[in-house]
Amino acid sequence: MEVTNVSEYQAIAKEKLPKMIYDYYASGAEDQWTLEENRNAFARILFRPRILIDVSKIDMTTTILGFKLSMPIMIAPTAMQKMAHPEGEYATARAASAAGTIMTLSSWATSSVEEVASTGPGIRFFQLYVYKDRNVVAQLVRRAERAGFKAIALTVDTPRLGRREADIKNRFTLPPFLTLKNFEGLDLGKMDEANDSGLASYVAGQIDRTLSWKDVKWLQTITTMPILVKGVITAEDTRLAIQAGAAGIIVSNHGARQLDYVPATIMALEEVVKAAQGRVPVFLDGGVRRGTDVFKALALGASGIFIGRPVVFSLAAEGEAGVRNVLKMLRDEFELTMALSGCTSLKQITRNHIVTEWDAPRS
Ligand code: FMN
Repeated sequence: MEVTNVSEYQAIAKEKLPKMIYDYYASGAEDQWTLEENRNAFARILFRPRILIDVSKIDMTTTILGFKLSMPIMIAPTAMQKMAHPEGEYATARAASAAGTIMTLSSWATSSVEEVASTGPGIRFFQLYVYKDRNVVAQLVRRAERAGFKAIALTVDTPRLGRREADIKNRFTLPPFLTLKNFEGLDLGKMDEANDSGLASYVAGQIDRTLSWKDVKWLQTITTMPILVKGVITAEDTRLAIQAGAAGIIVSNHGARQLDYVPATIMALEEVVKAAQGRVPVFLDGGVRRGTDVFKALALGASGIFIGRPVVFSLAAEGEAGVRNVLKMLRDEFELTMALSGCTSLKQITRNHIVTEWDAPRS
């Protein structure tokens, strides 16, 4: 059956993948309230389309950190993509390049920074988890820089792993035929079997819980790459991130996999945008599945969005072709949304093109 929207890939992935792997990709933390909310909250935003505007030409191009992109739709870091498909991160990298957009590679990728770079040209960001051993971190950042990665997305919402009950039940661990390729040769490349979640044990053993704002400054001393702080959902932390030298903010709740009962990212976005005061670009990830979602995020002040699960689900279903199709469907839907709202370029998308449930009534 023909896939006609991004969400349809989830059911296909569920059928194709072993339960342990599907559950790892799909699930959120604890009650998964935030997981549902990330999607549901988009339905609390409606359009105020403008009519009788010449929409025969639509320009979706944008510039992000100085890089020209075909559209404001980018790929978030998702770990261990070779569990979904043998080509894993290679396929994702090629699909992103072909679509003229950015792929963010996870620290916990099953392909190394060098391997992903060797797939060909492309604008790529590197997602960083900070390990207790700072030499490991410094080496990895330098390798990413040498391999041509353009920015660091520093994930700040994971001092410990959120309680993902499906992973605990399934005793989730990285299948033995795969490694976290960026750490190959070190003990850190493998994940032990555990009595609960192997990933939770790995994080508890390796990831630095003491990480603080001074480390954001430290990172800037070891790299010239701009640093995006990923996982900010409050005005307070937005101001601190900018003070610490962040080049951008990613409003993210880690796809609802960390602290449950945080708001949907689309509901936290405006607070962050206001606090940023235009000093740095603000991005969003979490629950984006439609072109209308992309438009809503931009209308609330985001400079672009990232998608997570749609990439792993489409990889599982169809490999590189699946990821290409996800990017194409979102692009086509976003273009149509712009046309039907009367916007021909991204800068024409304004707060007046939407109304949210939390807005005061218009007089
Ligand atoms: N975020 C990270 O910063 N690093 C990771 O390694 C990482 N791995 C993820 C693995 C999976 C299977 C999923 C679903 C998310 C992961 N995330 C990771 C979070 C994503 O970068 C992103 O914030 C989230 O998936 C966006 O929500 P969405 O899946 O609803 O699009």
